[in-house]
Amino acid sequence: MQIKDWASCPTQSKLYRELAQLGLLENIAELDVFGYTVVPPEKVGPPEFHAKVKAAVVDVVQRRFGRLGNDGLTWKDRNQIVRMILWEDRIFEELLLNPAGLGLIQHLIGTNCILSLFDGWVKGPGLGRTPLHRDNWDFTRHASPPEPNSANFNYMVTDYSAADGAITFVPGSHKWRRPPMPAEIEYWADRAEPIQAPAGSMVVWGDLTWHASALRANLGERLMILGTYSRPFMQTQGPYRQTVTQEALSRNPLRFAGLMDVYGSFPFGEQDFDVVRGREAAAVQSGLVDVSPYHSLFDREPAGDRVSVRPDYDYFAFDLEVHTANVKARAMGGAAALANAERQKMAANTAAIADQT
Ligand SMILES: O=C(O)CCC(=O)C(=O)O
Repeated sequence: MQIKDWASCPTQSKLYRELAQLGLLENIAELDVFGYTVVPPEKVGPPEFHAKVKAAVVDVVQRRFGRLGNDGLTWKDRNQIVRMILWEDRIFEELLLNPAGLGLIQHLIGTNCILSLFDGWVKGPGLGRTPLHRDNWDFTRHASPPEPNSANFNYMVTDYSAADGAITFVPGSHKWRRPPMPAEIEYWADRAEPIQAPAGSMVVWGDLTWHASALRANLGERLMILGTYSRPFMQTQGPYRQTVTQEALSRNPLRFAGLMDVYGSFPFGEQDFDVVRGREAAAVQSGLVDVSPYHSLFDREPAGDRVSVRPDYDYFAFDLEVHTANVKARAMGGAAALANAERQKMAANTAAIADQT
């Protein structure tokens, strides 16, 4: 059938066409039926890309934890998450925006999702393993909604097989909509399905799918990069909004600023919604998926000065004039008018300060 820009699902139809272009429609089916899918290296990137990612992650691990020895036993019995590696090498920014990974994740949790976590992972032979769990951390409800709130990719820096200590999955478990019980954690430890895939592959899943990892029998290290993205109303696990720089925002495409959540409205201070910033945000990201602009997975045009880091708000500041202008402008209909009123006020303030000096 012809996929048009239907008003009822404007962003998802654009995304679908791009996923078709990438040859990833079967992956959508696997996500929906089994709860996880694997993308082969050639659909993730060219060999030079894979080589750069590997060099960068090995570098981070060695800088933080010391050199990897030649005997393959440096990480014996250890399973270590290497936190917040995003700013350690530019190649990680490319991985974060990888069309295959980001595209499938957006299929699961919306084209306006934000970045929650970007970590490395190193595991050695022996007893290190990850117990069965799912990544939905909402323990306030007994049953989960049918759609995931967050989604992950694991980029395999090294080959994955059972003997390599691969990630394992319980196929179909995403339909159960609950976390595993202690007896199930034990039952599935050696029964879950290991991923068998060469280095450079990416496994993608939503937060409802149960997963764990196998013990590593082979010598050497299993290396991986984990990206978690979440719906934009959620608290992120890593502080990307707080740590992203203007340079990083400017050198990346518009979608990157959305992933960094620099335009998320919350928290408000006494002054309420930042109308001026809201205007800048409109080109990048909205919390409402159907009105959020769609950014092509292939867009690499640097955003330049169209984006900016979140201002350092004084949450106790309240200006009655700005408030009144905002209310009036809202009544007149629209953010553009609001922004105009705000700008006039700022211009007047600047002129007043200039007069005094
Ligand atoms: O490979 C592993 O050890 C588990 C990975 C995992 O749990 C995750 O990425 O959420």
